[in-house]
Amino acid sequence: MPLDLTQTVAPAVRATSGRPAKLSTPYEVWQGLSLAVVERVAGRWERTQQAYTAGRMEHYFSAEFLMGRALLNNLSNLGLVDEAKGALNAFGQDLSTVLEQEPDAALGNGGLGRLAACFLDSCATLDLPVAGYGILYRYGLFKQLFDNGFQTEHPDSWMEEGYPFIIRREQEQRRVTFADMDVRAVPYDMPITGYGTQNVNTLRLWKAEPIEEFDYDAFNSQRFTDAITERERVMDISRVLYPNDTTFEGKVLRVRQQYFFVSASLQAIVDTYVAKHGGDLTGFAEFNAVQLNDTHPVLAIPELMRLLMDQHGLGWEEAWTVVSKTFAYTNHTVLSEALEKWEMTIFDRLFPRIAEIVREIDRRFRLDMAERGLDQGTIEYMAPVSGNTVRMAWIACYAAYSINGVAALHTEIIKRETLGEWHAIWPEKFNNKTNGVTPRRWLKQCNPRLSDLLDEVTGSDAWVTDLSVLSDYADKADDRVLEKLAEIKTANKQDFAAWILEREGVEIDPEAIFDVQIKRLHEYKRQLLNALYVLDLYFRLKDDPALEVPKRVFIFGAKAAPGYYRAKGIIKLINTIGELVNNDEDIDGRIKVVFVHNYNVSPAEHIIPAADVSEQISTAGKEASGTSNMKFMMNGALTLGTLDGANVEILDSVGEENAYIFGATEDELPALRATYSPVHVYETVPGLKRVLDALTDGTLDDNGSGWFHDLRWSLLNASHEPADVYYVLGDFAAYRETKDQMALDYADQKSWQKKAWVNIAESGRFSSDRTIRDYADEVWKLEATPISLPETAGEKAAEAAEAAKETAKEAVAAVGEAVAKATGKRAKA
Ligand code: 26W
Repeated sequence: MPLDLTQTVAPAVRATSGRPAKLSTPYEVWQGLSLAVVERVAGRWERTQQAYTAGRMEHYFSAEFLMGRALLNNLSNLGLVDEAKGALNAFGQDLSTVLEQEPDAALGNGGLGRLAACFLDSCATLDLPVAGYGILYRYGLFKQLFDNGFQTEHPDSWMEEGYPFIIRREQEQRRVTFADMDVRAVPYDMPITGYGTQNVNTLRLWKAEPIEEFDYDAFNSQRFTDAITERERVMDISRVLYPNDTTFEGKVLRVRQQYFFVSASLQAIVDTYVAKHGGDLTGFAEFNAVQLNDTHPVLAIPELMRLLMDQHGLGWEEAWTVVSKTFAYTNHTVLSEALEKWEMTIFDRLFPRIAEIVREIDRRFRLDMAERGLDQGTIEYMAPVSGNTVRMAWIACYAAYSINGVAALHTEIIKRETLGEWHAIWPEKFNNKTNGVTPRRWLKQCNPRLSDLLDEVTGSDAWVTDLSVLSDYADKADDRVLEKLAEIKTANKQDFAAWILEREGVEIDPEAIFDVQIKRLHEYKRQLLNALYVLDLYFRLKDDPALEVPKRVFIFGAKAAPGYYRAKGIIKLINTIGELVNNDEDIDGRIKVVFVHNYNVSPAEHIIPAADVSEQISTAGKEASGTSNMKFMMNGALTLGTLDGANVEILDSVGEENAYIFGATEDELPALRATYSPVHVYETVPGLKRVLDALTDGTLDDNGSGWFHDLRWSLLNASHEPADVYYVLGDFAAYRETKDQMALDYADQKSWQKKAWVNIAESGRFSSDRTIRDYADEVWKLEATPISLPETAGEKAAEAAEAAKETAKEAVAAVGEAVAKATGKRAKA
């Protein structure tokens, strides 16, 4: 048995702080406890990796992993929460204070990055031999502050003070070659624990460093700044996460990032293959498959071609056969502005050999298609290279053996439209994998009260790893359970109100309906529609103070891409409406608006368990899936949404009477748009004129930015694009009617709680365990590989002795380090 945390934490804390655990800061305790957790899993981690590399593995390539916090997740997965509490209490520290010290690892923008994180959790929990590969960004997604209601961005230096959950693997470094620089790729591995299993999976994040520690020639010849500049140019590669989600920018640094991490990852994977199976790479795809998380890692396709041909002697055809059995591609968006297209000249400049391979893929593609009898127009449209443009999605579709969308509706749209030409030729490549979220983080950890109730109702905690068991109880909630559910929501809302008061300085009433929209700010997600509703409700109350309206709190959380001005205008608008509504004495707190700044994984864990209403109001056809919709559902919030993305499947699971659906559908929209006149809607839908005019008549002040004028204009008058492309005004009346009704229905608490219960009970389909099982069975062809526990008493004793020896060594090292620190003579690493 490994050592108890009660034995390992205090020395680890002392090693971190150089002081007794009792006198260490909560932040130092977080570091020490985290180190002790890593120490605790080290043995099984190693054993898991040995077991995995012996067989077939899946490699999940993603430019983003939005991991959030790690400590509670690991303690909870390992069943160590109480042990950790006790260990800290022994030296007078409190676990919940310590947990709040941890910075979020925000190495992602939004949905795609968080999905990757949920997938890793499920893969580990299911004992699946899967590893994640990405970039160790020094700066994660920017920190958001508000300055007079305007978003400002600030660097997120999340690991500047050290991060205990990643281990630098010096021996595993690889060299990545660009035409103008050679780069050292150093992997940092993060252990990914699963729930109730011995297996520990790996997330490997690559950091870019100069090959030479320092260019002494340049230094000695007085070109000191040149030497520094060169180093910085290399380190730029992994310096910062691009804060764009959905708009493509053809930045050279971004394509460098992409090539950097896929090249390093593939080199490591190929080397492992050679070590296990020898130098004949023709069997590579039997042991390895790669899932491409959107097109960001698609350079892996020509890079694997290069490795197979140039380093392992395969011919083109042989290499292509391997490549076309290796890669599977997931599409996450239908927005055309998001599709990655690079200039060929950039490829020529950065990696001429890759450019050459891409041209050859293109040449052969054109021949292949001509042989299949495709017309020149279609061939030109589908070709990987057209003029100076390389289309990453087309390379992916041509090379991949599997192409999937992330919700049923989304997959139908990509088959019909976005990737329609590809579907026509290779229908068998296409499949749907509806997204899911991990019930460990998004239910068990963030909502312990509800989690206890589920244990009680179902008689065990089996739901944590098989969420589908809950559906057996969908119609079995008696009055006592429903009352309990209401109490839990109220308690969560009280906690949340305290958290909001402290964090945002806004007082909210836990008795009010908490109506929440949290997601990246984008016009297609229609936060503007929500804002217009709030403003209209405000005017209705001003008109008639006696109006019977249930008390409401409208909660928003959203970051806008720094260059997306219209999105920033919407943030300013919501903050300005909040200012107006929250401080109006006539309103007297009957409606409140809260914008949670710097929305991230950890804030989501506070917000979601307290929500009554889940706003999922994208223009139909635009949201590929959505994943917060699933988190809300699991926590008993009711969906107010359009028939878009996974909302469609949520509705299918809970039934019409347990969700609030409104608005134009994806198949209705083309006909509606043909005759759509936003101005006519503005003039005829009662209330709408007043709301839109308030943007520009002085009621709301945008501090001279002109942004409110632009918003109104985008809805009514835009001329270089159709006005109101996202059908905000078209759906306004239906939205208002449904949302008003929903608020009235809330008064019947028993019936509301019944609906909430059905949502929780039917959420099993949206566990990422289900999604990952489907990928493993249908796409990856992967077997669970549970590692075995040390069996005999002898083995156990040996492991305990090993752990004890290590701890003793660590304690000695810790003392040494503490002494060195105290005397200020600490050797430079
Ligand atoms: C190149 C710029 C860029 C960056 C990120 C383009 C596109 C992206 C992502 C594909 C955007 C994204 O996160 N999409 C979201 O993926 C989620 C997980 O599948 C879905 O639930 C969301 O509906 C989808 O918007």
